[in-house]
Amino acid sequence: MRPSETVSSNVGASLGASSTVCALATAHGIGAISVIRISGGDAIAIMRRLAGFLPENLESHKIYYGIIKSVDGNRRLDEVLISYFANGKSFTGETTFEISCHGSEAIVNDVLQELVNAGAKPAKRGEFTFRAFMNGRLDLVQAESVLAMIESRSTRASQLALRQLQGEFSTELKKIADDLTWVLAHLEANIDYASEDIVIAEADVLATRMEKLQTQVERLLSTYKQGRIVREGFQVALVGRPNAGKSSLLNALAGEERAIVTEVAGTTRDFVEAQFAMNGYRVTMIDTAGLRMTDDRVEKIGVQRTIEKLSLVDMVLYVADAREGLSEEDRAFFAKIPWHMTSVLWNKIDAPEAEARVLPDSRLFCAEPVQLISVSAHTGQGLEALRAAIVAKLSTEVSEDSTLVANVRHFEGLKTVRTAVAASLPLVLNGESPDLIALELQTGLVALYEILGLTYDDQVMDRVFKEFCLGK
Ligand SMILES: Nc1nc2c(ncn2[C@@H]2O[C@H](COP(=O)(O)OP(=O)(O)OP(=O)(O)O)[C@@H](O)[C@H]2O)c(=O)[nH]1
Ligand SMILES: [Mg+2]
Repeated sequence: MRPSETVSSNVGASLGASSTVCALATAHGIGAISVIRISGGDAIAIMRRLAGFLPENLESHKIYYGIIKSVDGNRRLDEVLISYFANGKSFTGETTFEISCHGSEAIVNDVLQELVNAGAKPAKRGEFTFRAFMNGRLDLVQAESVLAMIESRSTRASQLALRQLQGEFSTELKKIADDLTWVLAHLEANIDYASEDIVIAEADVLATRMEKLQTQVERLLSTYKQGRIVREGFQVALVGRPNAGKSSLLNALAGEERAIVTEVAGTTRDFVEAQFAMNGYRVTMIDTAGLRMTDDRVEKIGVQRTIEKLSLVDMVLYVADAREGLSEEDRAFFAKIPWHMTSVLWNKIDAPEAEARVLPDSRLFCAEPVQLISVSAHTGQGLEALRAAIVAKLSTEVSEDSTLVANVRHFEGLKTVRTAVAASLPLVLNGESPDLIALELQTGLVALYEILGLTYDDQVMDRVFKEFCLGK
Protein backbone atom coordinates (compact mmCIF):
# COMPACT_ATOMS: atom_id res chain seq x y z
CA MET A 1 0.00 0.00 0.00
CA ARG A 2 1.24 3.48 -0.71
CA PRO A 3 1.78 5.42 2.51
CA SER A 4 -0.54 8.19 1.43
CA GLU A 5 -3.37 5.71 1.06
CA THR A 6 -3.33 4.48 4.62
CA VAL A 7 -6.52 5.61 6.27
CA SER A 8 -7.60 5.05 9.81
CA SER A 9 -9.82 7.17 11.92
CA ASN A 10 -8.81 5.64 15.17
CA VAL A 11 -5.92 7.89 15.98
CA GLY A 12 -6.82 8.08 19.67
CA ALA A 13 -6.57 4.38 20.30
CA SER A 14 -3.27 3.63 18.73
CA LEU A 15 -0.76 6.37 19.12
CA GLY A 16 2.79 5.33 19.75
CA ALA A 17 4.33 8.47 21.15
CA SER A 18 7.80 7.37 20.12
CA SER A 19 6.98 6.51 16.51
CA THR A 20 7.86 8.89 13.75
CA VAL A 21 5.16 9.56 11.20
CA CYS A 22 5.03 11.07 7.74
CA ALA A 23 2.32 12.28 5.37
CA LEU A 24 1.61 14.65 2.55
CA ALA A 25 0.45 17.93 4.10
CA THR A 26 -0.67 19.68 0.94
CA ALA A 27 -3.52 18.72 -1.37
CA HIS A 28 -3.25 15.69 -3.62
CA GLY A 29 -2.68 16.21 -7.31
CA ILE A 30 -0.41 18.32 -9.43
CA GLY A 31 0.93 21.58 -7.99
CA ALA A 32 4.03 23.75 -8.10
CA ILE A 33 5.16 22.18 -4.86
CA SER A 34 3.98 19.58 -2.39
CA VAL A 35 4.90 19.55 1.27
CA ILE A 36 5.59 16.32 3.15
CA ARG A 37 5.71 16.34 6.93
CA ILE A 38 7.72 14.07 9.20
CA SER A 39 7.31 14.25 12.96
CA GLY A 40 8.65 12.18 15.84
CA GLY A 41 11.63 11.17 17.90
CA ASP A 42 13.53 9.50 15.02
CA ALA A 43 12.85 12.22 12.47
CA ILE A 44 16.47 13.39 12.32
CA ALA A 45 17.92 9.91 11.84
CA ILE A 46 15.29 9.08 9.20
CA MET A 47 15.83 12.31 7.30
CA ARG A 48 19.58 11.84 7.24
CA ARG A 49 19.13 8.53 5.40
CA LEU A 50 17.45 10.42 2.53
CA ALA A 51 19.06 13.82 2.78
CA GLY A 52 22.79 13.29 3.22
CA PHE A 53 23.35 16.96 2.63
CA LEU A 54 21.87 17.99 5.99
CA PRO A 55 24.59 19.51 8.18
CA GLU A 56 25.82 17.97 11.42
CA ASN A 57 24.32 20.74 13.52
CA LEU A 58 20.79 21.47 12.46
CA GLU A 59 19.28 24.80 13.37
CA SER A 60 15.56 25.06 14.13
CA HIS A 61 13.44 27.07 11.69
CA LYS A 62 16.13 26.95 9.01
CA ILE A 63 15.68 25.73 5.44
CA TYR A 64 18.15 23.35 3.80
CA TYR A 65 18.50 22.82 0.06
CA GLY A 66 19.68 19.66 -1.67
CA ILE A 67 18.91 16.47 -3.55
CA ILE A 68 17.20 13.66 -1.67
CA LYS A 69 17.96 10.08 -2.56
CA SER A 70 16.49 6.65 -1.98
CA VAL A 71 17.60 4.94 1.23
CA ASP A 72 19.92 2.59 -0.71
CA GLY A 73 21.56 5.67 -2.21
CA ASN A 74 21.00 4.47 -5.79
CA ARG A 75 18.25 6.84 -6.90
CA ARG A 76 17.95 10.60 -6.87
CA LEU A 77 14.33 11.45 -5.98
CA ASP A 78 14.04 15.20 -6.21
CA GLU A 79 15.60 18.57 -5.61
CA VAL A 80 13.99 19.86 -2.42
CA LEU A 81 13.91 22.39 0.36
CA ILE A 82 13.76 20.97 3.87
CA SER A 83 12.54 23.01 6.84
CA TYR A 84 13.61 21.85 10.26
CA PHE A 85 11.73 22.43 13.53
CA ALA A 86 13.46 21.27 16.68
CA ASN A 87 11.83 19.19 19.39
CA GLY A 88 9.60 21.51 21.45
CA LYS A 89 9.57 24.18 18.77
CA SER A 90 7.19 22.68 16.22
CA PHE A 91 3.43 22.45 15.74
CA THR A 92 3.37 18.88 17.09
CA GLY A 93 5.89 19.63 19.80
CA GLU A 94 8.16 16.91 18.36
CA THR A 95 11.11 17.07 16.02
CA THR A 96 9.57 17.92 12.67
CA PHE A 97 10.72 18.32 9.09
CA GLU A 98 8.78 19.65 6.15
CA ILE A 99 10.05 18.62 2.74
CA SER A 100 8.99 20.92 -0.08
CA CYS A 101 9.32 18.82 -3.20
CA HIS A 102 8.01 19.23 -6.72
CA GLY A 103 4.25 18.82 -6.85
CA SER A 104 4.01 15.55 -8.72
CA GLU A 105 2.12 12.62 -7.33
CA ALA A 106 4.85 10.23 -8.47
CA ILE A 107 7.54 12.18 -6.62
CA VAL A 108 5.40 12.52 -3.51
CA ASN A 109 4.71 8.80 -3.39
CA ASP A 110 8.38 8.04 -3.99
CA VAL A 111 9.51 10.26 -1.16
CA LEU A 112 6.86 8.91 1.23
CA GLN A 113 7.85 5.34 0.35
CA GLU A 114 11.51 6.08 1.02
CA LEU A 115 10.63 7.70 4.34
CA VAL A 116 8.79 4.53 5.28
CA ASN A 117 11.77 2.47 4.11
CA ALA A 118 13.91 4.61 6.39
CA GLY A 119 11.70 3.82 9.39
CA ALA A 120 8.82 6.32 9.41
CA LYS A 121 5.19 5.25 9.66
CA PRO A 122 2.38 6.67 7.55
CA ALA A 123 0.45 9.16 9.69
CA LYS A 124 -3.21 8.66 10.46
CA ARG A 125 -5.86 11.26 9.88
CA GLY A 126 -5.29 14.28 12.08
CA GLU A 127 -2.27 12.65 13.68
CA PHE A 128 -0.08 15.76 13.59
CA THR A 129 -2.77 17.79 15.34
CA PHE A 130 -3.43 14.90 17.70
CA ARG A 131 0.25 14.86 18.64
CA ALA A 132 0.13 18.61 19.20
CA PHE A 133 -2.78 17.97 21.55
CA MET A 134 -1.08 15.07 23.35
CA ASN A 135 2.07 17.12 23.80
CA GLY A 136 0.09 19.94 25.37
CA ARG A 137 0.65 22.37 22.49
CA LEU A 138 -3.11 22.73 22.02
CA ASP A 139 -6.21 21.85 23.97
CA LEU A 140 -8.99 19.96 22.22
CA VAL A 141 -10.93 23.12 21.35
CA GLN A 142 -7.83 24.56 19.73
CA ALA A 143 -7.18 21.31 17.86
CA GLU A 144 -10.68 21.53 16.45
CA SER A 145 -10.04 25.10 15.40
CA VAL A 146 -7.22 23.84 13.17
CA LEU A 147 -9.80 21.81 11.28
CA ALA A 148 -12.22 24.73 11.25
CA MET A 149 -9.45 26.88 9.75
CA ILE A 150 -8.81 24.40 6.96
CA GLU A 151 -12.50 24.08 6.24
CA SER A 152 -13.35 27.77 6.53
CA ARG A 153 -15.00 29.09 3.42
CA SER A 154 -15.25 32.75 4.33
CA THR A 155 -13.09 35.42 5.91
CA ARG A 156 -15.29 35.54 9.01
CA ALA A 157 -15.15 31.78 9.45
CA SER A 158 -11.36 31.75 9.32
CA GLN A 159 -11.20 34.68 11.74
CA LEU A 160 -13.47 32.86 14.18
CA ALA A 161 -11.32 29.74 13.90
CA LEU A 162 -8.16 31.77 14.42
CA ARG A 163 -9.54 33.31 17.61
CA GLN A 164 -10.42 29.83 18.81
CA LEU A 165 -6.91 28.63 17.94
CA GLN A 166 -5.44 31.48 19.93
CA GLY A 167 -7.33 30.21 22.95
CA GLU A 168 -10.06 32.83 23.37
CA PHE A 169 -12.86 30.29 23.70
CA SER A 170 -10.75 27.92 25.82
CA THR A 171 -10.00 30.76 28.26
CA GLU A 172 -13.68 31.45 28.65
CA LEU A 173 -14.43 27.77 29.26
CA LYS A 174 -11.61 27.51 31.79
CA LYS A 175 -13.02 30.51 33.65
CA ILE A 176 -16.37 28.74 33.95
CA ALA A 177 -14.61 25.54 35.02
CA ASP A 178 -12.69 27.51 37.68
CA ASP A 179 -15.90 28.93 39.08
CA LEU A 180 -17.48 25.53 39.12
CA THR A 181 -14.43 24.09 40.86
CA TRP A 182 -14.62 26.85 43.46
CA VAL A 183 -18.23 25.97 44.24
CA LEU A 184 -17.39 22.27 44.34
CA ALA A 185 -14.43 22.87 46.62
CA HIS A 186 -16.68 24.63 49.11
CA LEU A 187 -19.24 21.90 48.93
CA GLU A 188 -16.53 19.27 49.51
CA ALA A 189 -15.23 21.28 52.45
CA ASN A 190 -18.73 21.28 53.88
CA ILE A 191 -18.87 17.53 53.46
CA ASP A 192 -15.48 16.91 55.03
CA TYR A 193 -15.73 19.29 57.93
CA ALA A 194 -19.46 19.27 58.49
CA SER A 195 -19.13 17.60 61.89
CA GLU A 196 -16.69 20.25 63.02
CA ASP A 197 -19.23 22.96 62.45
CA ILE A 198 -17.04 24.96 60.10
CA VAL A 199 -19.13 27.03 57.75
CA ILE A 200 -17.07 27.40 54.61
CA ALA A 201 -19.37 29.49 52.46
CA GLU A 202 -22.98 30.37 53.01
CA ALA A 203 -25.52 28.86 50.66
CA ASP A 204 -26.42 32.26 49.24
CA VAL A 205 -22.77 32.97 48.39
CA LEU A 206 -22.56 29.67 46.53
CA ALA A 207 -25.88 30.33 44.80
CA THR A 208 -24.77 33.78 43.62
CA ARG A 209 -21.59 32.31 42.20
CA MET A 210 -23.58 29.60 40.44
CA GLU A 211 -26.05 32.06 38.99
CA LYS A 212 -23.18 34.11 37.63
CA LEU A 213 -21.60 31.18 35.90
CA GLN A 214 -24.97 30.05 34.62
CA THR A 215 -25.32 33.47 32.94
CA GLN A 216 -21.95 32.96 31.24
CA VAL A 217 -23.02 29.53 30.01
CA GLU A 218 -26.33 30.93 28.74
CA ARG A 219 -24.50 33.68 26.89
CA LEU A 220 -22.25 31.18 25.16
CA LEU A 221 -25.18 28.92 24.27
CA SER A 222 -27.05 31.88 22.81
CA THR A 223 -24.22 32.49 20.33
CA TYR A 224 -24.63 29.11 18.68
CA LYS A 225 -26.85 30.41 15.91
CA GLN A 226 -24.31 33.13 15.14
CA GLY A 227 -21.54 30.57 15.15
CA ARG A 228 -23.47 28.48 12.67
CA ILE A 229 -23.97 31.48 10.40
CA VAL A 230 -20.26 32.26 10.46
CA ARG A 231 -19.22 28.67 9.83
CA GLU A 232 -21.84 27.47 7.42
CA GLY A 233 -23.14 30.66 5.91
CA PHE A 234 -26.14 32.95 6.14
CA GLN A 235 -29.18 31.32 4.53
CA VAL A 236 -31.54 33.40 2.45
CA ALA A 237 -34.63 31.97 0.75
CA LEU A 238 -36.31 33.46 -2.30
CA VAL A 239 -40.03 32.75 -2.30
CA GLY A 240 -43.07 33.99 -4.20
CA ARG A 241 -45.58 33.10 -6.85
CA PRO A 242 -44.54 31.26 -10.01
CA ASN A 243 -42.88 33.51 -12.56
CA ALA A 244 -42.26 36.35 -10.10
CA GLY A 245 -38.59 36.18 -11.06
CA LYS A 246 -37.05 34.32 -8.12
CA SER A 247 -34.64 32.29 -10.24
CA SER A 248 -33.71 35.38 -12.26
CA LEU A 249 -32.84 37.21 -9.04
CA LEU A 250 -30.79 34.27 -7.78
CA ASN A 251 -28.80 34.28 -10.99
CA ALA A 252 -28.38 38.05 -10.93
CA LEU A 253 -27.05 38.00 -7.35
CA ALA A 254 -24.82 34.98 -7.91
CA GLY A 255 -23.48 36.44 -11.12
CA GLU A 256 -23.97 33.15 -12.93
CA GLU A 257 -26.77 31.05 -14.39
CA ARG A 258 -27.46 28.80 -11.44
CA ALA A 259 -31.19 28.24 -11.90
CA ILE A 260 -33.23 27.74 -15.05
CA VAL A 261 -35.32 30.73 -16.05
CA THR A 262 -38.28 30.49 -18.42
CA GLU A 263 -41.54 32.31 -18.97
CA VAL A 264 -43.32 29.09 -17.97
CA ALA A 265 -44.85 29.32 -14.52
CA GLY A 266 -43.56 26.47 -12.38
CA THR A 267 -40.06 26.27 -13.87
CA THR A 268 -38.31 25.67 -10.57
CA ARG A 269 -39.41 22.39 -9.00
CA ASP A 270 -36.90 21.93 -6.19
CA PHE A 271 -34.50 23.98 -4.11
CA VAL A 272 -31.60 25.45 -6.05
CA GLU A 273 -28.70 26.90 -4.07
CA ALA A 274 -26.07 29.45 -4.93
CA GLN A 275 -23.27 30.57 -2.64
CA PHE A 276 -21.33 33.76 -2.66
CA ALA A 277 -19.31 35.98 -0.35
CA MET A 278 -20.79 39.11 1.13
CA ASN A 279 -18.93 41.30 3.58
CA GLY A 280 -16.61 38.43 4.43
CA TYR A 281 -19.51 36.09 5.17
CA ARG A 282 -20.70 33.19 3.11
CA VAL A 283 -24.27 33.61 1.94
CA THR A 284 -26.29 30.66 0.74
CA MET A 285 -29.21 31.76 -1.36
CA ILE A 286 -31.97 29.25 -1.91
CA ASP A 287 -34.33 29.50 -4.86
CA THR A 288 -37.64 27.72 -4.32
CA ALA A 289 -40.57 26.43 -6.33
CA GLY A 290 -43.25 29.07 -6.92
CA LEU A 291 -46.04 29.23 -4.35
CA ARG A 292 -49.36 28.51 -5.93
CA MET A 293 -52.81 27.43 -4.79
CA THR A 294 -53.09 24.08 -6.39
CA ASP A 295 -54.86 20.76 -6.33
CA ASP A 296 -51.94 18.97 -7.89
CA ARG A 297 -50.57 16.55 -5.29
CA VAL A 298 -46.92 16.85 -6.27
CA GLU A 299 -47.05 20.61 -6.42
CA LYS A 300 -48.79 20.78 -3.07
CA ILE A 301 -45.91 18.87 -1.51
CA GLY A 302 -43.51 21.33 -3.12
CA VAL A 303 -45.38 24.29 -1.66
CA GLN A 304 -45.45 22.64 1.76
CA ARG A 305 -41.72 21.99 1.61
CA THR A 306 -41.06 25.61 0.70
CA ILE A 307 -43.12 26.86 3.64
CA GLU A 308 -41.25 24.47 5.94
CA LYS A 309 -37.93 25.67 4.59
CA LEU A 310 -38.75 29.20 5.68
CA SER A 311 -38.50 28.22 9.34
CA LEU A 312 -34.93 27.02 8.80
CA VAL A 313 -33.41 30.01 7.04
CA ASP A 314 -32.03 33.29 8.39
CA MET A 315 -33.79 35.63 5.99
CA VAL A 316 -36.67 35.46 3.54
CA LEU A 317 -37.04 37.47 0.35
CA TYR A 318 -40.62 37.51 -0.85
CA VAL A 319 -40.61 38.21 -4.59
CA ALA A 320 -43.67 39.85 -6.13
CA ASP A 321 -44.25 40.70 -9.80
CA ALA A 322 -44.54 44.47 -10.14
CA ARG A 323 -46.28 44.10 -13.51
CA GLU A 324 -49.18 42.31 -11.87
CA GLY A 325 -49.19 43.76 -8.39
CA LEU A 326 -50.32 41.71 -5.42
CA SER A 327 -52.73 38.94 -6.26
CA GLU A 328 -55.13 36.81 -4.29
CA GLU A 329 -52.60 34.02 -4.45
CA ASP A 330 -49.95 36.25 -2.88
CA ARG A 331 -52.33 37.05 -0.05
CA ALA A 332 -53.21 33.41 0.45
CA PHE A 333 -49.62 32.71 1.44
CA PHE A 334 -49.03 35.79 3.53
CA ALA A 335 -50.24 34.15 6.72
CA LYS A 336 -47.49 31.54 6.38
CA ILE A 337 -44.55 33.92 5.90
CA PRO A 338 -42.27 34.72 8.89
CA TRP A 339 -42.48 38.48 8.33
CA HIS A 340 -40.02 39.46 11.06
CA MET A 341 -37.25 38.17 8.84
CA THR A 342 -38.71 39.00 5.45
CA SER A 343 -38.05 41.74 2.91
CA VAL A 344 -40.34 42.12 -0.09
CA LEU A 345 -38.77 42.43 -3.53
CA TRP A 346 -40.92 44.31 -6.01
CA ASN A 347 -39.42 42.77 -9.14
CA LYS A 348 -39.53 43.61 -12.89
CA ILE A 349 -39.70 47.37 -12.37
CA ASP A 350 -38.04 47.73 -15.77
CA ALA A 351 -41.21 46.48 -17.51
CA PRO A 352 -43.55 49.13 -18.93
CA GLU A 353 -46.55 47.54 -17.20
CA ALA A 354 -44.81 48.01 -13.86
CA GLU A 355 -44.88 51.77 -14.22
CA ALA A 356 -48.64 51.83 -13.84
CA ARG A 357 -48.38 50.00 -10.54
CA VAL A 358 -47.64 51.96 -7.44
CA LEU A 359 -45.50 50.38 -4.80
CA PRO A 360 -47.85 48.76 -2.30
CA ASP A 361 -48.01 50.02 1.24
CA SER A 362 -45.55 47.95 3.23
CA ARG A 363 -48.35 47.25 5.74
CA LEU A 364 -50.27 45.33 3.12
CA PHE A 365 -48.20 42.29 3.88
CA CYS A 366 -48.54 42.05 7.64
CA ALA A 367 -49.36 44.19 10.64
CA GLU A 368 -45.78 45.41 10.96
CA PRO A 369 -44.32 47.39 8.08
CA VAL A 370 -41.88 45.27 6.09
CA GLN A 371 -38.95 46.42 4.04
CA LEU A 372 -39.88 46.88 0.38
CA ILE A 373 -37.19 46.99 -2.28
CA SER A 374 -37.87 47.73 -5.94
CA VAL A 375 -35.64 45.63 -8.15
CA SER A 376 -35.13 44.37 -11.64
CA ALA A 377 -33.34 41.10 -12.21
CA HIS A 378 -32.98 42.12 -15.85
CA THR A 379 -31.38 45.54 -15.50
CA GLY A 380 -29.79 45.06 -12.10
CA GLN A 381 -31.62 48.06 -10.74
CA GLY A 382 -32.08 47.90 -6.96
CA LEU A 383 -29.69 44.98 -6.52
CA GLU A 384 -27.26 47.14 -4.55
CA ALA A 385 -30.06 48.05 -2.14
CA LEU A 386 -30.91 44.37 -1.90
CA ARG A 387 -27.32 43.44 -1.11
CA ALA A 388 -27.25 46.18 1.52
CA ALA A 389 -30.44 44.79 3.06
CA ILE A 390 -28.91 41.32 3.30
CA VAL A 391 -25.72 42.68 4.86
CA ALA A 392 -27.80 44.76 7.32
CA LYS A 393 -29.75 41.69 8.40
CA LEU A 394 -26.51 39.72 8.73
CA SER A 395 -25.02 42.41 10.95
CA THR A 396 -27.97 42.32 13.32
CA GLU A 397 -27.61 38.55 13.59
CA VAL A 398 -23.88 38.27 14.17
CA SER A 399 -21.92 40.38 16.61
CA GLU A 400 -18.39 41.09 15.51
CA ASP A 401 -16.41 40.78 18.67
CA SER A 402 -17.55 38.17 21.07
CA THR A 403 -16.65 34.54 21.50
CA LEU A 404 -19.00 32.35 19.52
CA VAL A 405 -19.87 28.71 19.92
CA ALA A 406 -19.60 27.29 16.44
CA ASN A 407 -19.20 23.60 17.07
CA VAL A 408 -21.98 21.17 17.91
CA ARG A 409 -19.76 19.23 20.33
CA HIS A 410 -19.13 22.40 22.33
CA PHE A 411 -22.81 23.29 22.18
CA GLU A 412 -23.90 19.90 23.53
CA GLY A 413 -21.27 20.02 26.28
CA LEU A 414 -22.37 23.48 27.41
CA LYS A 415 -25.96 22.31 27.50
CA THR A 416 -24.91 19.59 29.96
CA VAL A 417 -23.24 22.26 32.09
CA ARG A 418 -26.42 24.33 32.03
CA THR A 419 -28.55 21.35 33.06
CA ALA A 420 -26.17 20.45 35.88
CA VAL A 421 -26.12 23.98 37.30
CA ALA A 422 -29.87 24.39 36.87
CA ALA A 423 -30.46 21.16 38.77
CA SER A 424 -28.08 21.99 41.62
CA LEU A 425 -29.09 25.59 42.21
CA PRO A 426 -32.43 24.83 43.93
CA LEU A 427 -30.67 22.16 46.02
CA VAL A 428 -28.24 24.79 47.29
CA LEU A 429 -31.05 27.24 48.05
CA ASN A 430 -33.02 24.55 49.88
CA GLY A 431 -30.04 23.65 51.99
CA GLU A 432 -29.87 20.09 50.71
CA SER A 433 -26.94 17.87 51.59
CA PRO A 434 -23.65 19.00 50.01
CA ASP A 435 -22.93 15.46 48.77
CA LEU A 436 -26.03 15.49 46.68
CA ILE A 437 -25.30 18.91 45.19
CA ALA A 438 -21.67 18.07 44.49
CA LEU A 439 -22.71 14.92 42.66
CA GLU A 440 -25.01 16.91 40.41
CA LEU A 441 -22.53 19.69 39.78
CA GLN A 442 -19.73 17.29 39.01
CA THR A 443 -21.38 16.29 35.74
CA GLY A 444 -21.11 19.91 34.63
CA LEU A 445 -17.42 20.05 35.39
CA VAL A 446 -16.83 16.76 33.58
CA ALA A 447 -18.64 18.17 30.54
CA LEU A 448 -16.39 21.24 30.52
CA TYR A 449 -13.28 19.09 30.86
CA GLU A 450 -14.48 16.97 28.00
CA ILE A 451 -14.91 19.99 25.74
CA LEU A 452 -11.36 21.04 26.50
CA GLY A 453 -10.04 17.48 26.27
CA LEU A 454 -8.75 17.61 29.85
CA THR A 455 -10.34 14.27 30.59
CA TYR A 456 -9.12 11.79 28.09
CA ASP A 457 -11.86 9.90 26.35
CA ASP A 458 -11.10 7.68 23.36
CA GLN A 459 -14.54 8.14 21.90
CA VAL A 460 -14.38 11.91 22.07
CA MET A 461 -10.90 11.89 20.56
CA ASP A 462 -11.98 9.68 17.69
CA ARG A 463 -15.02 11.83 17.02
CA VAL A 464 -12.86 14.92 16.79
CA PHE A 465 -9.86 13.63 14.89
CA LYS A 466 -11.62 11.43 12.36
CA GLU A 467 -12.88 14.65 10.76
CA PHE A 468 -9.33 15.59 9.84
CA CYS A 469 -7.61 14.86 6.59
CA LEU A 470 -4.31 13.06 6.33
CA GLY A 471 -1.27 15.22 6.85
CA LYS A 472 -2.93 17.52 9.34
N1 LIG B 1 -39.02 42.35 -17.48
C1 LIG B 1 -38.54 41.54 -16.57
N2 LIG B 1 -38.76 40.22 -16.65
C2 LIG B 1 -38.26 39.43 -15.69
C3 LIG B 1 -37.51 39.93 -14.61
N3 LIG B 1 -37.16 38.91 -13.82
C4 LIG B 1 -37.65 37.79 -14.39
N4 LIG B 1 -38.31 38.09 -15.52
C5 LIG B 1 -38.96 37.14 -16.43
O1 LIG B 1 -40.00 36.48 -15.73
C6 LIG B 1 -40.12 35.13 -16.19
C7 LIG B 1 -40.01 34.19 -15.00
O2 LIG B 1 -38.74 34.29 -14.43
P1 LIG B 1 -38.16 33.20 -13.44
O3 LIG B 1 -36.89 33.74 -12.89
O4 LIG B 1 -38.10 31.89 -14.09
O5 LIG B 1 -39.29 33.21 -12.34
P2 LIG B 1 -39.47 32.24 -11.10
O6 LIG B 1 -40.08 33.04 -10.02
O7 LIG B 1 -38.22 31.55 -10.79
O8 LIG B 1 -40.55 31.24 -11.63
P3 LIG B 1 -40.87 29.71 -11.17
O9 LIG B 1 -39.61 28.98 -11.08
O10 LIG B 1 -41.73 29.22 -12.23
O11 LIG B 1 -41.57 29.82 -9.86
C8 LIG B 1 -38.99 34.93 -17.19
O12 LIG B 1 -39.52 35.05 -18.47
C9 LIG B 1 -38.03 36.06 -16.87
O13 LIG B 1 -37.26 36.46 -17.99
C10 LIG B 1 -37.29 41.36 -14.56
O14 LIG B 1 -36.63 41.91 -13.67
N5 LIG B 1 -37.82 42.08 -15.56
MG1 LIG C 1 -37.76 29.62 -10.76
